[in-house]
Amino acid sequence: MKNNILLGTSNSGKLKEFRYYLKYFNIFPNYEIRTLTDFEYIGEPNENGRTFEENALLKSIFFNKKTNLTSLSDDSGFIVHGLKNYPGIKTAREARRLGGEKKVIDYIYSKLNKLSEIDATFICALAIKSNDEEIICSGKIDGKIINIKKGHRGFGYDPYFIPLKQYKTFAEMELNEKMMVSHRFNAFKNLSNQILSGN
Ligand code: ITT
Repeated sequence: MKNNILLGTSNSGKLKEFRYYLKYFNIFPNYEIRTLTDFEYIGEPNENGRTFEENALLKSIFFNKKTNLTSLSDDSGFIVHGLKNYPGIKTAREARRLGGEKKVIDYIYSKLNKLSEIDATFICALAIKSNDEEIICSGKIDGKIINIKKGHRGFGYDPYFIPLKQYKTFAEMELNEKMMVSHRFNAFKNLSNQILSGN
């Protein structure tokens, strides 16, 4: 019987990218991929960690406990250097609180209206929890945010973020283009290296 890996996220944009990277880096090639929709509603972990890494780990521990399957989770978001690293681990919560991603961007612009460019860094922490091991790693990408929506691909803040040395937002890029430069690419690359080196 094949082993199973549960992709512990309810974000469909992340899920698509998880599948892409597992294949690209040949991680868990002989595992059957499971998602939360394969189960009756499991509930959600309380994301009360202090860092992206802590939150990724507590998500993967939660899903491993609930299903007994090896579980992969991600905690991600962006930080604005000029704004004490806002919104950070609250990136998703701030969009819910203010009424959408654009509202978060507008809020950031209202605070930093004197700057011609707003530097930001996207961060992705990944955690894997199985019954006998724990792996945590992360990746990031520097860039800038813009306050006009550009592009329609991807998810979340993709239309508002231009990586360094690029001229397109993540949402204007072809899927493969974003996949090769994003914070999540760097995190999966680190994950793949950790797995290859036996942690
Ligand atoms: P799960 O916890 O179920 O995985 P979530 O969407 O709640 O889903 P997070 O708490 O990690 O996940 O929040 C991540 C936030 O950062 C969320 O608002 C995303 O839209 C945003 N985000 C993360 N990666 C992104 C990417 O590659 N492109 C655009 N936005 C991204």
